[in-house]
Amino acid sequence: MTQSRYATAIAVLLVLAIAGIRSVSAKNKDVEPPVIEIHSKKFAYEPAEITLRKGETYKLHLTSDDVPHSFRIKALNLNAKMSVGTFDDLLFTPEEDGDFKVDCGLYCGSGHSKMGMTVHVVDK
Ligand SMILES: [Cu+2]
Repeated sequence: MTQSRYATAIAVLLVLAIAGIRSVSAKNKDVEPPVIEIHSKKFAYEPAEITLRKGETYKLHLTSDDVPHSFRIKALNLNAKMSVGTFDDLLFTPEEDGDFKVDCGLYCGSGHSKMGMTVHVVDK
């Protein structure tokens, strides 16, 4: 009788331990990066500026409203396409603070060189 009580107690502890591990991993999975939607259109980005926290991961949800553009930050060696009619997701974790200029890395017409936005990265 005592032995079966032991077995029951151990089984209960195991179930609790497994449930605990599951809830921790479920929590981690639930932490989705914040999504920031960015549109490009001749010859601007919308929004024109965003503020991100250093060290945090964001999902940049990129699209174009007219012709193909790109989201380029030369200082970070980053250049992501912005396609018409579809979204491309760019996971982005800024590692240094400061203001970063975004420009278009894909020739899109007469105002191409005027396209720009600013990514402000702040230290928490
Ligand atoms: Cu362009």
